[in-house]
Amino acid sequence: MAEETIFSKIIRKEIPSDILYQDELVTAFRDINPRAPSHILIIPNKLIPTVNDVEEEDELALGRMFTVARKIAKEEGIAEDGYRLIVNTNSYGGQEVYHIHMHLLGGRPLGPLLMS
Ligand code: DGP
Repeated sequence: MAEETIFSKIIRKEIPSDILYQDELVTAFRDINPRAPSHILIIPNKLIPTVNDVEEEDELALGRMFTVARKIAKEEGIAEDGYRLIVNTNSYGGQEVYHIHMHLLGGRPLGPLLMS
């Protein structure tokens, strides 16, 4: 059984966060340390630590993350200019919180994918 992270508390609303969307499968909230004018995290409500732990039964929630990304990008007014979706995995991928999350970044030109 994987260890819960701070994101489980955000899903259960046990700690404050700026939640933009929540349903039975996913939750979306603003990143506490925004790297762009719009920086939102979209996560499955089920604790899946990394992409390496994804199973076929998770496909509905993982697909929902994309439809929620589309919806939020439109609401944020960044859909036309464009945005970036990122899922970091393990240490080389820069993952800090071990509960899968999709970063939705936009609102400015983001430049090349890899800065370093
Ligand atoms: P990553 O490096 O991909 O694991 O990104 C983790 C992100 O999670 C990072 O951009 C900051 C964000 N984050 C960490 N703790 C909190 C929190 O308590 N609340 C919110 N809203 N975001 C958090």
